[in-house]
Amino acid sequence: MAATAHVDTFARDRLPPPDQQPEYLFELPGLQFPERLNCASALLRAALARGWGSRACIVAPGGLRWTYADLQDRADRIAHVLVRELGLVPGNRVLLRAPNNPMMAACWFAVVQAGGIAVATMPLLRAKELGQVIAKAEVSHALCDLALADELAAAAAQHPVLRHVRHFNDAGPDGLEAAMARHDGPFTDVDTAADDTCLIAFTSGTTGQPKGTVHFHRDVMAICACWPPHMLRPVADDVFIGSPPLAFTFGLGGLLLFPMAVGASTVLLEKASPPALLDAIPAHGATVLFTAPTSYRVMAAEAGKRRLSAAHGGTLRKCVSAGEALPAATRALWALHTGLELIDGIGATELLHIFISADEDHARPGATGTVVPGYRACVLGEDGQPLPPGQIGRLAVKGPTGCRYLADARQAQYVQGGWNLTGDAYVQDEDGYFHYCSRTDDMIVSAGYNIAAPEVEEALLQHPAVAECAVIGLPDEERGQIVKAFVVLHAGHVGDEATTRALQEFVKQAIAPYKYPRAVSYLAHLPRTETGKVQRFKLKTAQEGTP
Ligand code: 3UK
Repeated sequence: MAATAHVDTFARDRLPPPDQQPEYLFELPGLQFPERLNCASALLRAALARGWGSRACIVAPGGLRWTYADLQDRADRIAHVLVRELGLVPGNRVLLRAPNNPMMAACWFAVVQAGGIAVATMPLLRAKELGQVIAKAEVSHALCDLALADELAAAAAQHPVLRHVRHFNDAGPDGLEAAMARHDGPFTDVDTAADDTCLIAFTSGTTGQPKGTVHFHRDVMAICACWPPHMLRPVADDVFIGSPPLAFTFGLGGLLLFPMAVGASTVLLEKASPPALLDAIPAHGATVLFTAPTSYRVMAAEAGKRRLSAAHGGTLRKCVSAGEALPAATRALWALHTGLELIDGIGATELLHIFISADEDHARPGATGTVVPGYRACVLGEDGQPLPPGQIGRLAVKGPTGCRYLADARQAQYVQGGWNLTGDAYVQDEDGYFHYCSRTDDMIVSAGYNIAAPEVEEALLQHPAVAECAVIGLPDEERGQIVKAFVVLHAGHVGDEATTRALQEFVKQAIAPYKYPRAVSYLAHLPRTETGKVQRFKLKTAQEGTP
C-alpha cells in the first residue's frame, strides 16, 4: 500500500484482512492507476484542465445550470468550509443527506477533494437508520439538505460522535451557503493514495445491520473506465437523467461520475417518479436515461405517445436498467413503444457498479448480458468449482473493484476464494451470456422442484391484466413450499377467484405447469426499497390474504 494521506485512519484500520479480500484485476490499459490519485481531482479539476470549464455540467428544474467551473467553485468553497471552519482532517467520514440536487453533488466533490470519506445516505432513511450509519462509520461531520434536517437532527441527538452538522439549500445566516460566501479561491485537493478510501456506501439491505462497503479513489476511476466506454459509450453532448439516488452507487455512477468522465451534463431531479421523468426528459432534452425495470414498465406506453426517443423525433437514445432483473416482457414493451432496446446491467454496492451487461446491439431477452471488460465472471457449483454452460449456480465475479465490508464478519460470506459472490443464482449459456434465475435465497423448492420466482413473474407479466407482480415461496406441509404470487392489477380488473383461475391457467400455458402459483393475492402496490427492489421478506411475513 502507498503511504496514506489519511490522518484519521479509521477506514484503513477496519478493512477486511488481506486473505478475506477479493482478488483484484487491473488488466485493462485504462486500469493502470498511479500511486497517488484523488478521484475528485481526476474527474472535476481535470475537466477544467481539459478546457471543459464552460460546458454545462449539472442542470436542475427551475432553470439552474452549473458549468464544470461552477461546480468546481462550489466544491472548493465547501471544501474550505469543511477544513477551515469544521476542522475536517483527511480520513474523517462526512455524512451526506439530500435528494438528488446540485448542492448534493457539490458536497460529494468537496468531501472527496478534502480527503474525507463521503457517506451518502438515502433520502427516505429515518433517524434510527441514520443512527446505525453514523455509529458504524463513526461519522464526525454531516452536510444535509435543510429539507431533510429533522430525521438527521434526531439521529445526531443520540450519537454525539457526529459533532458538526451544516445545512445547505439554506438561506439563513448559519447555513452552508453563508459559510461558502466567506471562502474564495481554489482549494488544493488532498494528494490521496489511490487506495485511500473516498466513500463508504451502505447496502440497501433488507434485514439486519446495514453493511458499509468501502471504496477507494481508484475504484471510482475504475468504474468509469470499465462499463461506460464499453457498454454505454456516452459522448460529450449527452444529457443524462434518471431516478436512482446519488446515495445508491447506481445513481452516483450513472447520474454524476459517468457524465462527468466524458464532459457531458446531468439533470438532477429531486423527484423522479415515472410521471416526473416523462415530463423532465423532453424538458431537458435528455439523451441517456437510468432507472429501474419497474419504472420502464410504467412509463412505456406514455413514452411512446410522447415520442420521447430519438427515433421518434425526441432526444432519448440510451436507456439503462439495473437494480433488479429486467423481465423480457418489460424489454419488449419498451422497445415496442420507443424503438429503444434497453441496456440491462447487474451491479452491486459491493462492486460499486455494473459488471455484467449488454449494449443495445447485443441485448438478448431474458439475459443480463456478458461480462464487462475489466471483470471476470463465472457460475460456481456447490463445490465452489466453475460449472459448465447450462447449469444453475452461484454468480461469482472479480475485477478492479470488489467487496470490502467495513469491520464486518459477513465479508467471509460475500468473498470466497478471491471471488465476489453476489448472492444471485445465474446460468451461463454457450455464448457467454449470463441469465438471471433468482436471488440464491429466493429459489423456491416445491415438491422437490426448483422454481425461480422471476420465471413465474415473467410469465404473469405477459398477462394483460397484470401491472406488476412478485412471487415467493410459502411454507407448505405437503410440498415444503408452494408458489405464491402477489399481483397488482391494471385499472379495470378485479382480483377475484375468476381472475386467479385465469392467471393460473395462463401461467400453466406459458411455462412448466408445476410452476404455476397455487396461491394468488392482490395488492394495490408492491413493497419496494428506495432502490426499486421488491421487498420479498415483507411479502413473506405479510399476513396471508390481506389485500
Ligand atoms: C440485483 C440485478 C438482475 C442482484 C446496483 C447497478 O443494484 C445494485 O446494487 P445493490 O447492492 O443490489 C445488488 C443486487 O441487485 N440486481 C441488480 N441489478 C440487476 N439482478 N439483473 C440486474 N440487472 O441481486 C444484485 O446482487 O442494491 C446496480 C449499479 C450499482 C448498484 N449498486
